[in-house]
Amino acid sequence: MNHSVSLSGQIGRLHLDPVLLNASGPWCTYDEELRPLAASRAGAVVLKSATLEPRHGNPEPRVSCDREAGTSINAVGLANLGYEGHAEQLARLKAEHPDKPFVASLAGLQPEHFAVMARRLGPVADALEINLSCPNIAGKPQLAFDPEASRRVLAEVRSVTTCDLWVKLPPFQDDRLVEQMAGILLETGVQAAVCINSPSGLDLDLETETTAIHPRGGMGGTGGRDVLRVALWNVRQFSLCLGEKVAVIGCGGIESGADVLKHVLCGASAVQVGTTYLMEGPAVFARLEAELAELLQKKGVAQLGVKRGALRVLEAAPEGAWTQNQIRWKDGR
Ligand code: RRO
Repeated sequence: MNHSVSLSGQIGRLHLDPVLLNASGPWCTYDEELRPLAASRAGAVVLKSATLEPRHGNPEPRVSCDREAGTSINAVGLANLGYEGHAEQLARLKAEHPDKPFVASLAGLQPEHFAVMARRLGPVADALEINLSCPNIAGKPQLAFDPEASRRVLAEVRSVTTCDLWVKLPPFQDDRLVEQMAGILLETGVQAAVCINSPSGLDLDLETETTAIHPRGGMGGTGGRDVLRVALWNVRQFSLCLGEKVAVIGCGGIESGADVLKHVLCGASAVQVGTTYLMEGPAVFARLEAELAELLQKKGVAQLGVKRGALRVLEAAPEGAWTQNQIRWKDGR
């Protein structure tokens, strides 16, 4: 480990060191998955989204990974222990890892379920991630696409717990809708926006001409390499709208230390890793930490935080130099 570079940061009351976390979803439901994660270099542990009752989720195969393409697709359907099960699990794991922050994730199937779960989990978790963006529940629109319902849920949750609140958002594609949601986050006093949950997508096998997963007609939430630029757009837009009052946690397409730095330059205070954690397991956090520290050292930077939001917009060429649709080729040819 490179001790000359600091990769720590602060989100609300939580000190994260390093600011590299798992994304809720892969390998974070059962004690046997969470124990090695808690023992890893992850700066905090995020649990699978909980519902009021335990759920088996959708029929399998419901997760597919393509190592070569660096992508995943899932339609897990909120398989989890139920919020009571996760509350008991948190107490067990926190006793074993008193110095590791634990974040419980909540996904109400009805809007009123969020506050019920927050009341129980708030006192035992270090932060609550409010999942307004599960893409895989048949017949249930994502709450985050209903601004008034989102405002009500967040205000209600805020009123029942003093715990730090993070809000897991879907990918937005429109500036005005980002502004509207950012206004709701500022108004309801949450500590962080997590950008982004899985964009809806479809993967298939050309040889067999079948979908990569079974549930929901083969459609689900996509993750990995494809998602990086969509995530960066959301991180940048939300961090510009939220300013210093609400932190942004970047999530999407992180495979390397360089990808972490991209999220941070766009405004992320911390990042979550989903597909690459799914593929590599808990050892991914030590790898990303080493790569990021080496990259920063090469740049002569001692503290990751100085790069937060430091992205500069490319300057326009002088008007006289404009040609027709001149293209910049990244390979320089
Ligand atoms: O369980 C899932 O199918 C799931 C959830 Br709750 C989520 O928030 N995001 C995702 O890609 N899958």
